[in-house]
Amino acid sequence: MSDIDQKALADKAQLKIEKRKRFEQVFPLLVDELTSYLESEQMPAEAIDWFKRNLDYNTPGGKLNRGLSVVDTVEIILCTDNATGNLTRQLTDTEYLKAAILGWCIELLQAYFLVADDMMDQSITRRGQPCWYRVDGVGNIAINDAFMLEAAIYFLLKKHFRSEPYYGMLLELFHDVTFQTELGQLIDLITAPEDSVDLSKFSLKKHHLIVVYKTAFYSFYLPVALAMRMAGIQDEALYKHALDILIPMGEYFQVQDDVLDCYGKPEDIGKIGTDILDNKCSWNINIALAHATPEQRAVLDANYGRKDSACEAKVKEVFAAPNIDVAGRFAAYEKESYEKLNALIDALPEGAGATAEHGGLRRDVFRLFLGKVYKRAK
Ligand code: DMA
Ligand code: MG
Ligand code: MG
Ligand code: MG
Repeated sequence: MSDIDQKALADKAQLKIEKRKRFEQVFPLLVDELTSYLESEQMPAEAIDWFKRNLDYNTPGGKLNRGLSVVDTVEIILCTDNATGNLTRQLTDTEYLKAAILGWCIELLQAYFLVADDMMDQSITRRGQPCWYRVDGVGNIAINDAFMLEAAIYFLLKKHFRSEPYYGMLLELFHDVTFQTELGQLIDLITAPEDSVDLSKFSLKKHHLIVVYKTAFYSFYLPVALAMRMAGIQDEALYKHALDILIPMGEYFQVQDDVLDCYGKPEDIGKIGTDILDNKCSWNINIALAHATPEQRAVLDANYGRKDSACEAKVKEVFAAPNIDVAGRFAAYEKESYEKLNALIDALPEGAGATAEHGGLRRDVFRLFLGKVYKRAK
């Protein structure tokens, strides 16, 4: 690599760090607004401290891909000149703050889902620390804490967006994707009963349904759709265009999550995989089932979903067998998905819906989002 290339790469990395820092600086302001509300309601100091601890423990500390994507998308749409395709200005401070608040609202939604997900999946760690329900003194109070993380979203939306013409659209988006995510979680959970392992109930078709609903809508469609609403895009056809790219992108992301559950290092992914123990209809097991010999199938039947680390190891051995090779098949899947997603992005009419105020829906929105997750190790 040339010195110039290296310099460009270093500048890009530095810009990413600064973007993240600026976004992170908004969160304490929102915590203050939320805790001030509790104070104004004369809540006891212990309750205010608890809520603050809940917010701080569960909301920041992740990759922030979803939240940062709202800001990036608003910037691309509002600041691109459609004639040249260049960014011609920066977001104003007011625009930035609004986009960042929407971003944090998605991070709160994510926190809400994860607190509950870790209880239901009986997970041990999240983002390199004990899952919230496993923290001393928390336990089942985590159920109410999850609800309060969700309530924080609507408090902040009301406080900052109530007078905007698109306020109703923001509420509708959050409500719709929350319901979709809960449907996905329902199918994920009932396809993985703790007491009866029946691998014949799994299929890649079932997996597709689970991951689109439990992950793709809230993690990929929501950030872009919120940003489009804020930027003033109203043409419903453009939301459909966005959905048609972001749903397959979200599916790819959850396949990565499934693969990382088995092959990721806890120090990278911040969590310890539980999918084999939990009898989950993951991408890995579906790939294994599709290629297993009758002997390998018998090993999977006897050891999958058994809450026993020796059984888990036997399943992983089958995953690694040369005729199955989950990791190798994933590498091929990853390459294919990347090409397919890029083709979908290239087919998007550039700058559709552009006006004098903004550059319309742009391919860079999707390229940037894909760039955030492609070949991720965490
Ligand atoms: C996560 O699925 C889905 C939601 C809605 C949180 P998962 O259980 O595979 O997530 P993780 O691997 O992070 O526990
Ligand atoms: Mg989980
Ligand atoms: Mg789960
Ligand atoms: Mg997972």
